[in-house]
Amino acid sequence: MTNHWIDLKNSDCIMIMGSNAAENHPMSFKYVTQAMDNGATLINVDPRFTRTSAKADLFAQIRPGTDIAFINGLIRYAIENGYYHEAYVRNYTNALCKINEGFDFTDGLFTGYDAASKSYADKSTWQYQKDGDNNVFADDLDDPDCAFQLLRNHVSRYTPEVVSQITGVSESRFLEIAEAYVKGTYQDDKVGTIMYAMGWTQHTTGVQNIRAFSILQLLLGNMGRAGGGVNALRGESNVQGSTDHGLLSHLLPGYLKAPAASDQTLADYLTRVTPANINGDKSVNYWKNTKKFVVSLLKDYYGESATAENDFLFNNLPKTSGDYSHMALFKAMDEGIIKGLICMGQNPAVGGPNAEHERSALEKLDWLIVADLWETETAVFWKRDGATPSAIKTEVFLLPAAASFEKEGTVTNSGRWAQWRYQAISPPGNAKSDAWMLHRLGAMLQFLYLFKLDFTDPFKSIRWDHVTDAEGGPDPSELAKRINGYNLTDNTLLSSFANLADDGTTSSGSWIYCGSYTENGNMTARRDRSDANDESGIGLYSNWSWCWPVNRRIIYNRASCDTNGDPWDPAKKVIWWDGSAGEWKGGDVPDFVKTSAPSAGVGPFIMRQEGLGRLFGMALADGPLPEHYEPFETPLAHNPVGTGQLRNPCIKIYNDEPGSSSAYPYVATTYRVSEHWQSGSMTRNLPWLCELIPNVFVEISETLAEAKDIRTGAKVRVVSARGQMEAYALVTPRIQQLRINGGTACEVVGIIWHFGYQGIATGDSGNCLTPNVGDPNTMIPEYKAFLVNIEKIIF
Ligand SMILES: Nc1nc2c(c(=O)[nH]1)N[C@H]1C(S)=C(S)[C@@H](COP(=O)(O)OP(=O)(O)OC[C@H]3O[C@@H](n4cnc5c(=O)[nH]c(N)nc54)[C@H](O)[C@@H]3O)O[C@H]1N2
Ligand SMILES: Nc1nc2c(c(=O)[nH]1)N[C@H]1C(S)=C(S)[C@@H](COP(=O)(O)OP(=O)(O)OC[C@H]3O[C@@H](n4cnc5c(=O)[nH]c(N)nc54)[C@H](O)[C@@H]3O)O[C@H]1N2
Ligand SMILES: [Mo]
Repeated sequence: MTNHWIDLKNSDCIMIMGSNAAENHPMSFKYVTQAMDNGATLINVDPRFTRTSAKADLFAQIRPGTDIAFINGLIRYAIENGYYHEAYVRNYTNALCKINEGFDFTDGLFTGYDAASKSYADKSTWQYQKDGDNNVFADDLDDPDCAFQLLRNHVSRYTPEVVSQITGVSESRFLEIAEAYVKGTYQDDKVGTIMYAMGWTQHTTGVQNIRAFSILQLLLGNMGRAGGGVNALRGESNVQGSTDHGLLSHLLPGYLKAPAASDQTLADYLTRVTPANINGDKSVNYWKNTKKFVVSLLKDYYGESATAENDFLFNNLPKTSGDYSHMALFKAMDEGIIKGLICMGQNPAVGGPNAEHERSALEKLDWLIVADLWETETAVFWKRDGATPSAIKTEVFLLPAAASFEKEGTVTNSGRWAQWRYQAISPPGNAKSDAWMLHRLGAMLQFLYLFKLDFTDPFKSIRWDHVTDAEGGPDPSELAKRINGYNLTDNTLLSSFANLADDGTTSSGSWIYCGSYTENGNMTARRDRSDANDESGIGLYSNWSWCWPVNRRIIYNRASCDTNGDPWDPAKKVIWWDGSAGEWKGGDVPDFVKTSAPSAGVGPFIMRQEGLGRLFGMALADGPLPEHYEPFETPLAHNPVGTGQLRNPCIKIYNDEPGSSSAYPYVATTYRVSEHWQSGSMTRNLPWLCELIPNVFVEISETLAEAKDIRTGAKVRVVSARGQMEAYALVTPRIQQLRINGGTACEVVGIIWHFGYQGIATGDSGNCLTPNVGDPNTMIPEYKAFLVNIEKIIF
């Protein structure tokens, strides 16, 4: 989230699109409800009518995988009607920046596409026009080369009629929503926000869904303000913390890029990852601090062994040369390239795309370690129907893990708040915390490498000298202090990443957490609800726990004020410039140097080199502007937006062929229910939750039920090009037949994926059906739009 949970209460118009917040993030609704009590409008766009929809003022049922068309339609509506925040757009976005004259978009492709590699190999035409080091700015928004006009031109095709043809949402409903979200907030100078989750991300166009809405938020002047922002509702408890701390394969802690095989030295790495200044002397280019962050990280990893002379042991870091995302790893297991897997707190035999493919890939492993609370489907993949245990050579180790309340440490929520939790009870039996397991494993490996093997350096030099707690695992407070970081000259805890140095005199396990555990104590354990500086009562709660970066609760908060530093909305002040004091004041930590006067002209989007929010982007794999492409599997033979590109031209296909719409005529999507959690290990082992939802079900419309002669409670078989599942039918008006593409009927089948062959309640996972294809930026699987057929099982 750029903002945070409590801030939702400040919104005037809340769009929930691509999430079912009422059921999957119920606490969020406390603040959504508060906003509505204050007069906010709630809009929900989903392929099904959910409990979120039931609370909404406006609901639209959308065909899965078509959100970009809808949002591009909203962008077009904002621009063509002049409902955009002009001062914000001119000063805080790259609207006026001129883009390279060679840039073009023809027949569904942007310039620079390379068909052989299915990628935009050459992005040179997506860059700013330059005069020396400086960007070239247009005199006005009507310059044909400026980002604003390129965006306007690009979205001009997304008329309400075209939006309706693609999405199945009627023109009138689309316009009602456009009026409420765009015109309504524009005219009354109100603030709108977006709450999204997996309904947007799990697509081959997942990242561009979010990008499209970010563009809309910039146009409406909603970024940086109370009640605004772009808000991702994160899923698993502490999934935010896990990505913060580098659990993604392409990142080091603190969202630093992972070293690549081509980086021979730290200098090579820094040159590759640090963007060039793109606006001459005025360039903010925050990333020029990268060396401080990386050297401090290496000092945390390697301690005194890391010196300037040995490049701080940069070359001990693992380096990447390919795709290490979930589907790529399972492909490598299937091909026998990866021989062993440590599966810690994950159950891919149920949750992975094309789950049967993942289960059979596990059969190829030499060894598998599962650390879990339960004996999961993954741990007993060799017992599943259709497997031949005697033919499977994989040696499986099951390690009992301690649950969250049986250990101590921080959990970071979606709003970036790291909150310390205490241990409630000791783990049962031999169960141990994951940290205990990893600490032992690391110590054993270090021991082996130290004495038994030749390849000693990388392992010998790792600082694996954890202080241990009563249970023999690493002491959580010591880990938290290491993550925060030290001034190594006097061994004091640092108070901010502003104090990090690039000469080896500081350490920090994650620069964005610098300030979370200081000489003043454990900031994440703070539980003080008073907040004297929050003059408008927007609920910043700056003394409650700690939030990265530097306890800043609303990111890009400079944009909450006009160019003079006065809040756009004096009733919901975040920060403001106090000319007499010569500094920024307010409840939140300003997003740049506190004494930097508005006249200095620093752009509010400090993580971009030019300091501007990008209407036209340069960073994504699949284009600088969002474009509607059909999902990998689609009922349509042509892209209704009229280009020759049916699917995302950069789509990641791992090992599946698309099923045809004649064999699989219905659009399927998958989702969660309140009563179960994910792969179900944590809920299908609890009798009281199994009683609430004991069986797998699929939801279909009344029209499809009639056509297929299926009644509620009938046993059905759902089939895709990958496999099949059995379920009970639930016939419901909550899903309606859609009309798309000139009147073609489109039926949507709704499927849950919480079930498997272990536990008290068992059944087939929706992932028996899902494809092994993904978004080209994140490689997230397309769980939310694919094709199926459905038949009644006749006994
Ligand atoms: N009770 C419960 N709560 C959970 C979880 C759980 O398993 N159980 N899981 C947690 C986790 S890890 C996560 S990531 C979150 C996920 O939270 P959500 O993203 O809210 O979860 P889903 O139910 O998968 O999908 C949300 C909605 O997206 C809709 N949808 C499907 N396709 C599309 C589409 O193309 N466009 C649009 N606009 N909507 C679409 C679905 O109909 C569904 O209502 O929930 C977390 N909370
Ligand atoms: N079709 C379809 N598939 C999906 C999705 C979808 O929307 N549709 N959503 C995807 C999403 S967003 C997610 S997050 C994944 C989730 O996929 P998984 O992460 O595989 O699902 P979980 O059931 O949450 O698995 C977590 C496991 O960790 C165990 N566990 C809990 N606490 C601890 C602990 O402290 N230590 C250890 N070692 N283990 C612990 C639990 O018992 C459980 O078995 O599924 C994905 N799969
Ligand atoms: Mo998730």
